[in-house]
Amino acid sequence: MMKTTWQGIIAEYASFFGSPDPREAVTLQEGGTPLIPLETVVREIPVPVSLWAKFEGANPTGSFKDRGMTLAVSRAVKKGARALICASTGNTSASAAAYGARAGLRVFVVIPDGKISRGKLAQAIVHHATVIQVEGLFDHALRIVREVAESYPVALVNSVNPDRLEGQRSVAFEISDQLGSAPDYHFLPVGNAGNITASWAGYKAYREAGRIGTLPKMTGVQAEGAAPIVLGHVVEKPETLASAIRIGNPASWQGALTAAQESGGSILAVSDSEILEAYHLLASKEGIFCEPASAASLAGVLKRARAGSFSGGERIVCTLTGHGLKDPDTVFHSQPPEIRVPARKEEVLAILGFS
Ligand code: AN7
Repeated sequence: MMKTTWQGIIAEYASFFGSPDPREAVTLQEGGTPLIPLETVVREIPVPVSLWAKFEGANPTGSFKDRGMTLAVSRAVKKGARALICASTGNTSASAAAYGARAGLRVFVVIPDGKISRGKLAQAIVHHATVIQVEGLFDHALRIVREVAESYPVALVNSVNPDRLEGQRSVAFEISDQLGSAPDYHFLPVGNAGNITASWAGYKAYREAGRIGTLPKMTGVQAEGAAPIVLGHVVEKPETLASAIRIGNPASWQGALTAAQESGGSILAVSDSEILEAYHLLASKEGIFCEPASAASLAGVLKRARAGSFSGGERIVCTLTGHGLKDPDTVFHSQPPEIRVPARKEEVLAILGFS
């Protein structure tokens, strides 16, 4: 019997999307990502809980952005768009570039100068997007593209475009299907706050459709140097090694607050060193390579666990939003000393400890 392959979120969850017809979708068969049990890392938590990672790095362009991009680009094409524009800390631009290329559209990406990781920049270039680096922050870039798209015929595919968030709801559908119910807690990194807003909307839509009975506590995690929602004010000069979430004035700020409040969850901040601890734990103990911003979700779980927030028995999911290969520089900044020897077996055996 032929095994049916995953068709992408628009086809797989067609009843949750009014349009487009799945046959007309611009898709790279995004979604259907693994929900991986973290059986080693869970031992860091002092009480017995269950912990999973939703590995969004397994999407076609290596991040969760593809879920929203398939819907946004499909609908833009239906409306006759010829060009796309976005501001980005890197992943949105990579995804827009790929889906735009697939749809035969021109793509313009506006990014903070020198502040996006090399892998993401490579993606925008290889898909032939026009890359415009602005001497400023993501927040400035977003303001510019919003104004441009208001007055000129280019479709805005940032998450201020509601089609993006509608598509990103699908991660909640998948997690619910994979677990057989909603988890008790869903942790995820927060930058522009679109993903937490969309994930919460997804769980609510799934409950309304009778597919799940309970909802998770949504817990958003910001980087300490870029934590406007936690601080309650705009951060003029956001700083964190997690460049994807280096955002000082999130577009979906209110959505994040609503998700946390309605669900009984919260928004917290973690330091860059806590992010790196989680990043290295995932890579070295679980075989999962995610980008630094993604590891903020696990860092948030560990921080809450150490503060005694869990009583035991909870089922916890953290979204790992993007693939580690996007940002190899973070690895090289912390690599062990190089080993270089003459090309002789004896030299290698000595290093193995067999001499
Ligand atoms: C890996 O690509 O904002 O809170 O322009 O790339 O929905 O913004 C990326 C954000 C988390 C935060 N993890 O999600 C962009 C961009 C990764 C990310 C976030 C981003 P939101």
